Amino acid sequence: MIEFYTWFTPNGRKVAIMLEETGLDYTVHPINIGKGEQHAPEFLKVSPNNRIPAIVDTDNNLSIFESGAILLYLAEKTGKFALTDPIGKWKMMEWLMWQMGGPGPMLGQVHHFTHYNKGKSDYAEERYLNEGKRLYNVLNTQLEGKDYIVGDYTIVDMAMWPWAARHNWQTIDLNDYPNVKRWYMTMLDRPAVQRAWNVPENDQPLPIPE
Ligand SMILES: N[C@@H](CCC(=O)N[C@@H](CS)C(=O)NCC(=O)O)C(=O)O
Repeated sequence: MIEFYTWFTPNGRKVAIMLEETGLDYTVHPINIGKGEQHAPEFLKVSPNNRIPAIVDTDNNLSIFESGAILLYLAEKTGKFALTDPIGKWKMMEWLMWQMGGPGPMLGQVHHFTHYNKGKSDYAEERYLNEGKRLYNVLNTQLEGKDYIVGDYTIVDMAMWPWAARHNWQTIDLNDYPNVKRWYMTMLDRPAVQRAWNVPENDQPLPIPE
């Protein structure tokens, strides 16, 4: 059984997709980050960085924070959604690290400056949006001739998709990145992705690009 500490944000939804895709038994513990619940001492024991997502695997009493680490752990536990051949494994790792170090934090800054605090810093809005656009271009190139980011459907797609789902907040038009849009729509069709969007329960509509 997986105890899942999360909120309906891009990093939380990465793990929700994996849990829904694998069919693992899990219990959701909503951590309302708008109300500061990520700072509660009880949560800190599971996630010392005060951020969601985090899990506890009650099979072995192991707690893990950081979405990339959680995805890798669940892929190894289930033997699903990972490339395991000697080359593929490292291609997957490379693109997962790219997501964790690039689109995750950079688009997070776009959300902060362009969506939540528009007008407070033109410099920061421009800097992070330009970097965001560069990263969308990198993804668009990687997806040329491929259904999924490293070929097969893996945790890399699960890590990236919830960030691409916030294209509206980012003022990104997916039509400027046709391979990304095609991939985005393929993912959107997956029932597990649709279910994960609502974990924990929320009233946000699934973002469907124009
Ligand atoms: N690198 C971390 C980032 C986690 C993260 O930033 N989570 C956000 C929600 S998407 C959070 O918990 N924010 C709470 C806060 O900023 O206090 C991961 O990928 O798990």
